[in-house]
Amino acid sequence: MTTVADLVDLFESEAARDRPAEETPDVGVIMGSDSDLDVMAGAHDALTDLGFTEVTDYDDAPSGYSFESWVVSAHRTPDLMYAYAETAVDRGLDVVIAGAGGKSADLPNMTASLAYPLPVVGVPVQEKSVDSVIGMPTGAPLTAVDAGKSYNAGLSAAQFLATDDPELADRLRDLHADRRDGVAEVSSDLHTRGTERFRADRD
Ligand code: RP5
Repeated sequence: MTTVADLVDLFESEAARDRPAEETPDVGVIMGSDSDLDVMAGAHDALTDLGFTEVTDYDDAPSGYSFESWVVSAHRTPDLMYAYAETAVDRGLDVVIAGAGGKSADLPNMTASLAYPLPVVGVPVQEKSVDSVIGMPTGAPLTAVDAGKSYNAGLSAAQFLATDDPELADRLRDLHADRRDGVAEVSSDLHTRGTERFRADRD
């Protein structure tokens, strides 16, 4: 059985290994509970749409951009949250996406404070989490997306990386163009089929 202490040790030993940048994940995706995963899966989808690969074994690094996923609970495993955030830079992460639900969704802003100045993109997993995620006092900011908009969090994380990489910026532009083309396609489809047929075919 894996314990919290095992994970703390893993993050600390990875930080001490000083692996070259191409062998470490670029983006960390963390969430307060696996019950957040259905909402947080948007970050995975955006990153994979952009060609990122998920790292599931630190000793088997994929080529190109990559990300990792973990459950880190601010209220049940504060020691794990500290270890994750405090080792994030040394483990090679460039951006962290942090999502949590509940009225007191502390994981994103605590991670932003502990990992500062690493950029953190906060995802309020529920509508009632918005205030606690965006309400960071002056000094250790985080970027936040709207409730449930984890796909945007994935895009934001890639935007941070793309400031330094024209090829990734092109991938972001292409994805944007695809979504634009999608509107033209559905618009034409609705118009030519008519509302009744369009709705029946869609359902
Ligand atoms: C938060 O409490 C988590 O982010 C989750 O949204 C919520 C409920 O957690 P579980 O009871 O599913 O573990 O910390």
